[in-house]
Amino acid sequence: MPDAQHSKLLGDLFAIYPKSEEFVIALAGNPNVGKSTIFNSLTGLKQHTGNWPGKTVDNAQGRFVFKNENFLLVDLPGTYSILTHSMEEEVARDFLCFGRPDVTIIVLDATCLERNLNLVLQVMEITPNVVVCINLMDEARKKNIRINFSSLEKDLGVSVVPTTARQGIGLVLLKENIFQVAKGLTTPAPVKVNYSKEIEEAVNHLLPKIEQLGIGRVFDPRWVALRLLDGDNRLLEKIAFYLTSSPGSDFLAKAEGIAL
Ligand SMILES: Nc1nc2c(ncn2[C@@H]2O[C@H](COP(=O)(O)OP(=O)(O)OP(=O)(O)O)[C@@H](O)[C@H]2O)c(=O)[nH]1
Ligand SMILES: [Mg+2]
Repeated sequence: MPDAQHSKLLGDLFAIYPKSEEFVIALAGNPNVGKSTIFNSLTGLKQHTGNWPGKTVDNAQGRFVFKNENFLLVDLPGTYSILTHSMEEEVARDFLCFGRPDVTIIVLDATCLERNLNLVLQVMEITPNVVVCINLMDEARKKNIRINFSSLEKDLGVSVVPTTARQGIGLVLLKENIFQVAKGLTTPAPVKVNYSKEIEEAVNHLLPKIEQLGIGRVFDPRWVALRLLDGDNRLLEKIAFYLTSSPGSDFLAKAEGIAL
């Protein structure tokens, strides 16, 4: 649940306005997998739509209550990758990285899991608090595609929920899983991608320095190391901005003298 400072940041950067005692839930996934259908089913008429600040990309936020807990659901634009190529992808990426939602639901198309799982691995590097939702199960059934959910859960290390959102099937189970992760009743243990020896060595070289900077309180240190290796300057500048602009930050003082 965001504290007052984080809530202010969500308002300033993303025009997302959680009330007190409200969990923030992000809805991510490839384009056209049924995110907005799920969003509409869960939030009904309790929605507000506008634009992401400074962007011509739609921003939809809506509310629901489950087991006496309040949730603010944010419908993100469709994205294939966290390594962004479009304005939509940048909005989704920035919200997942800097909005730091309590839970991120990643919606997948059951008929093309392989392509969709790439995003799951990328998001799980940012945050462990993930629930995977496999939607369009009716289409998969028509195509005789069978999915072994328990094996997929074991492989990914997070909960996997089947849904047919257009018919409202599976949405209570989805809410139960969101509730479990938000309340800390389930602790997801996402599998991490192992990269080539060279990359892993470079990550291990960077990790102690990143930890010295105290970044681990805000971002996953391994994720920061991988982004440093990517060398995406736009993202690195945003990470630095985020770290230096939070009140009371001693990031710059710590950064003095540490050569990456
Ligand atoms: N057959 C079937 N169709 C679905 C299901 N869920 C959503 N759809 C349909 O899939 C299409 C895309 O759904 P959206 O909810 O707009 O998908 P989205 O992920 O929000 O799409 P973008 O915002 O463009 O990325 C719509 O025509 C939905 O009616 C489902 O479970 N089964
Ligand atoms: Mg949508």
